Parts: sequence; structure tokens; C-alpha cells
Amino acid sequence: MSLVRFVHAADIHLDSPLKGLEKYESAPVEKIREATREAFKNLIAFCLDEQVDLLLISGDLFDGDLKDFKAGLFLTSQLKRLSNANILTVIIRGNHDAEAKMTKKLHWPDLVHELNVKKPETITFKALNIAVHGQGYAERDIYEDLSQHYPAAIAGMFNIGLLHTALQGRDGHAAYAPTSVEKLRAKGYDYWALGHVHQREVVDTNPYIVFPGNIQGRHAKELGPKGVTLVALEDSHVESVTEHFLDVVRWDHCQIDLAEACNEGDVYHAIRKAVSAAEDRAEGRLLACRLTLCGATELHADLVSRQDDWSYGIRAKMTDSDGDLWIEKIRFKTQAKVDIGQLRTQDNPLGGVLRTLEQLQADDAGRGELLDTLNTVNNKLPRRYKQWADALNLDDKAQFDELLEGIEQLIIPKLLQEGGES
Ligand SMILES: [Mn+2]
Repeated sequence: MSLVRFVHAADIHLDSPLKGLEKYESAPVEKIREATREAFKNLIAFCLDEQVDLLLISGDLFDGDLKDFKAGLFLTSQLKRLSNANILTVIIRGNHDAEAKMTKKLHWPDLVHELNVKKPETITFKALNIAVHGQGYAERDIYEDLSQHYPAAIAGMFNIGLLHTALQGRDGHAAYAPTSVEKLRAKGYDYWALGHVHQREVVDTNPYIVFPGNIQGRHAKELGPKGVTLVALEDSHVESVTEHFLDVVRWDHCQIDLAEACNEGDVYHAIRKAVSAAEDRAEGRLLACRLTLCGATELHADLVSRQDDWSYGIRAKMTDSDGDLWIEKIRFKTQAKVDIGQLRTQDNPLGGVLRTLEQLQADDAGRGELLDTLNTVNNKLPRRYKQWADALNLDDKAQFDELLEGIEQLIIPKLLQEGGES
């Protein structure tokens, strides 16, 4: 019986910067900057510990062009450790490290193979009975189905397709190298090692079509455990496909419902409980945690009017945490404990404002006008405020609706106070 094992990784994004990190309160800047490198070291250690035969990396090793050779040297020296241990590596370039974007040429260690970017290339490993087919990105924007030119499966071998693709589209990912499960299946391969989509997804099991996700979350929108897929073959058939976590910084998001909270102590208690659960999930890693306070609560007026005081208080309370914790951001999304429907019917300024806000949700022309006004301000913002993951994007309807809702919840307590009505 022949046993072969390979690791499928993707989207390393080495040295990916967390844009605007300095703006954050008490951020562990160094640790976050180093996270993609540390996770990559974990990947190498994992391959060595598990004594796998082959490592596949399905694109986006680098986040962009290299300023100098430091990241390149780091990468090649790490991969050399695999090469020295007789472990093979096959790499394709993705949109982030497309050949045209990279001005520096890297010298790969002996057992590292980078597949062609001009046309599909097949590399066969006879001792493993494995054939790997793939093509890297020559340019960043690839809108044709690269897989259509991949060769047919080689009979009798275990065929793997390496492809950097968004398939038929995935939220938050550019629609590069589009293709479909049906088209991939038609190639007759045994495993499709995909990259590009940062959220892990086993798209299909017949054959296996897998996005392992990135190995390290890069910001507050890349949540939860991150790692690689380990595939074990027995006589050239898939025996198991398992997920292994390699991240060193864990991004998490706690929704804290304050409906039952009556005082400061209740708020801190609810937050502590949620954060402790997140710390358990992080299993000793640095936890970068976003808190969203929600629910209809008596404390709403106080929370929204004294956000800075509350933020400071929460951060100060959480410093007694046992774990390695960084509260990335605190979002105030609580609601006034009032009957908005009833307030909306009132014949007073508050009722009028609430009715206008409600109408805006459905009134495209009105929204357009408001958007124009907001955009004149938005367009004057420096570019750096628009580049980070959390940047305000007024063209995103969901974000715009959230903004309207936020305005509603912000003015209700103020106007209730002014008018003295309830
Ligand atoms: Mn990509």
C-alpha cells in the first residue's frame, strides 16, 4: 500500500500590512506586522513535523511587489528547509504576485517548482504517482477561465489542478479566472487546489475542490481559525482531507446583547463573558477582538452619548484578562428601548425626522441626493482613510442602510430628551 500526503495552502500574503494600524488604540503593532511571517514559519514546521511529501501553494504568496529582497530571502530560506528535508513544493502566482507586478526575480530552492504563467504546465512526480497541473498569473487582472486550457487528466495518476480563481464569484473577492464546479469536474482531476478566496471552503467532494483560506487573518474582516488542508492518499485515492490551524493572531467578533443590562457592572460582566469565550477559541494566540454592543437597552442614551468614556472603561476593565488580548474596536449599535413604530406616528419633530429616515430606505432619488452631498465630503478625505479594510464605502447599499439606522438610534435619545416626550 502506498501512502502519500500533501499540504494545500494558499493566500499567504507575506508582509501584508494592516493599513491604518497606528490609528488604533494600543494596537500590538509589531506582533500583527509579523503575523503573516510567523504563520508561514508554522506552515513550514507543520510540513516538517508531519513529514509530508508535497506542499502546494495556490497563489498570492506575496501581498504585492517587494520593496527589497528581505521578504524574498525570508521565503526562499523557509522553503529551502523543506527542500533539504526532501519535501517538494509547487507554486503558482496569483493576482497579488502576478509576474508583471513583481520587479524582483527570486531564486527558488532545488525542490521548489513555480508553474508557468504563459500557459498551463504539468509537473509529474513519478515516485508519488502525482501529476500537478496549473498556471500562474502573468497579469493581475485575469478575466478568462485559465482552467479551460489545462490538459486532460493523466490516466493512472493522481491528478491535481492548481488554480487561483473566484469560481463564479465570491463575496469580497475580485472575479478573477472565473470557472465553475462543472467545468473543473469535467477535467477528470482528483483534487482541485484552489486559492484566492480567503474564507475556507470545501466547495465539493467529488472530486475535492477546496479553498483552504488564508493561513493568517489580516484584519477584522478575516475572522476565525485560519490554516491549511492536509490531504492523505492511500494507493492514489483520497483517504482524508483535514484542516489544520496555523495562525498566530486570531481575529474575532463578539456581539454583546445588552438588553438585560441595567448598570455599568452588568455591561462589563456581559463583555467579560463574551471575551472569555473568544479567548478560549483563540487557544493562547493573540486575540484581536472586535466588540459590538447591541440590543434594546435602558442604557442606550448613556452609551451613545458617552462613547469615549465607555470605550476607555471597557478597555481598562479588560486589561485584567489572562490571555493575550487586544480590543480592536468597540462598536455602539444598541437601540433605544422605545417603540419606534409608535414614535414615527407622532405629530412632532421626532416623528417627522423618523418618518423621513424611514422613507429614505425606499426612496432612490432621495438617497441619491443624500449620497451626492455626502460624497462631496467623502471625496475630500485623504486616500489613506479609504484604503483600510474598515473604510466607509457609501456606494455599498448595506453600509449606507447601516449608517441610516445608526443616525436614527443616535438622534432618538437626543430628541426624546429635548422634547421631554417618551
Ligand atoms: Mn488573490
